[in-house]
Amino acid sequence: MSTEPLTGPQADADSGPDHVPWPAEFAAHYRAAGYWRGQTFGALLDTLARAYADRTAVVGEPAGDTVRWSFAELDERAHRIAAGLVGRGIGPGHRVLVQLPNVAEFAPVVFGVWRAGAWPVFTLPAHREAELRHFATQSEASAIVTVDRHEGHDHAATARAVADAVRSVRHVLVLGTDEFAELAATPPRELPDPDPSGVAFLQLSGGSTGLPKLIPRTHDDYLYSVRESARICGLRPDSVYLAVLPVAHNYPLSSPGLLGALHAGAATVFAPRPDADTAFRLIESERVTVSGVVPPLAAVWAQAAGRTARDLSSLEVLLVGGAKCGRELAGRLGPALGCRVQQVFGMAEGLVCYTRLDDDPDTVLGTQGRPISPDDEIRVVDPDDPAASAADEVPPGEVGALLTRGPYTIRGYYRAAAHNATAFTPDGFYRTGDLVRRRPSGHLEVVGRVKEQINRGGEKVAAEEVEDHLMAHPDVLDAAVVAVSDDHLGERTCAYVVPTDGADPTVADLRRFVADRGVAAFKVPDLVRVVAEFPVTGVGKTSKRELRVALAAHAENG
Ligand code: OOB
Repeated sequence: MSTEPLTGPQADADSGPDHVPWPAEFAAHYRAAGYWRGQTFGALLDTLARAYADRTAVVGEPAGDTVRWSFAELDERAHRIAAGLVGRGIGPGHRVLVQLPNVAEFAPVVFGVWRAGAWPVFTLPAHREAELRHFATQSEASAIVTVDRHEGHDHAATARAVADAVRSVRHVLVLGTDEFAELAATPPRELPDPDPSGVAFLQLSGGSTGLPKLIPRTHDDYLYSVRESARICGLRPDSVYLAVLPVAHNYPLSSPGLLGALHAGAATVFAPRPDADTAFRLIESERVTVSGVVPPLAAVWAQAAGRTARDLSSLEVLLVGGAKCGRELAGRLGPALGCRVQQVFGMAEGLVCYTRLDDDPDTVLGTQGRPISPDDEIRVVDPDDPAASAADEVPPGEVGALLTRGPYTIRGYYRAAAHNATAFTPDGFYRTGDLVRRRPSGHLEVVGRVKEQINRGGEKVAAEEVEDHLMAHPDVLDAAVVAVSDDHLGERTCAYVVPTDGADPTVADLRRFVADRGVAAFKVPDLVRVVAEFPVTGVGKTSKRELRVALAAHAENG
């Protein structure tokens, strides 16, 4: 630890432990129930390499060539990278910022970091210097692993700038350089297996306000969610998972994602870009059976599927989640892509819910799934009280704020004692900030965010509800409803709409359409703006924050 005073970006570093452990009685129960098995990621790869040695583990497309590595090759590469890292002084407990696009090397790099006993910090390719400095500072990272250029951005230069600014960063390792090739060619060596109940990596929070918090996940807790995700999503050794979203994100990483696929002995194909042309080409050529997308991308794929010449018949299951996928869009996906749809509602902090492959259609289209674990504790509490405890439950079937704790949900963010005091209840439930309704079956319907309710002079409008009505319009590809401040009502609603190709819906037409669907007049959007596309977050979710900023700028400019 540095003893110099904190200045600049370091000043926002919160204090507190790296990892808030589960209370002993919970940990004992999770072990006894077989959730936590005392296995590390490195040990898992040892087992997989023996069981599936010659089967394909990862497929990627660096610079136009196809890379295809078996489980044995992945294992060998991870061993060498681990030895190379340790040889450079990067070892147990060190933090390593990993900023990689969807390339095959992601897998051996991350398993290499794990085998070295270090902790990957999973940043997204979309992050830039300010965010990386924040993560490097917060985590006191020793190294950054990145690529040279990607999608026009010079990642190596950004990483070097971060290393110049943050004292702890001593190594910038760039894939494709001689230096990296040398590191990755280091002879393997025996390395101690880290503690499976200790931290394995740091994920990033969705970060609805301010910069993302770091989320410490352990080998034990995360591997449980990986194992169950692979099972719930029906992965088999002959499955092929297409990673289209940035793979460092929790969803394509483990729901079921790269790690779920590896766990099942299945192959993962890394799509360099998520667009329909690229994805459909890979679905056809690699006979992809399962993939996972966010709703805006699902809408684009569903539209493109109608006119593609590609053979998508291998696709069995498409997961959709990360943001609310309304009934309209969910219902369109299966017929358009010729596959089953599985909704997933998860968070990097832990809890992941899936609709099950044998759920009835109403449940699949109308809910965001039920939790992975029988020991995921769910409480739906008073949404108007930010300090509501687990005891303040709303009556069954009513909308409330979701609290959760369980065998793979964190008890605290990394070094964030002050934030943890409000983000968790005193008895360890995580306040998700999501508004949900629970069905008797245990399935959850996500109806919005605690703060994404528009308060229109006291009448509450759930953004998602209005979005779903707009999505039913044949000319609407995507819709996002945000609040605009109003002198009279406090807030009014503004609906942003992306039209389908060639369509040109009018504002009057869209407003009439929503009104004609038999909803309360106060839910008809006050303003409608037709735009070509939405701003998106690093993983491709619609960024309502940026839409609000655009709206404010528009208002200022008259
Ligand atoms: C996933 O993780 P994060 O950490 O990027 O974002 C979590 C938040 C949730 O709290 C919720 O507000 C929203 O994203 N969300 C959904 C949703 N899935 C996530 N809101 C409505 N419906 C859904 N289906 O986004 C994530 C992590 C693992 C698996 C899948 C998604």
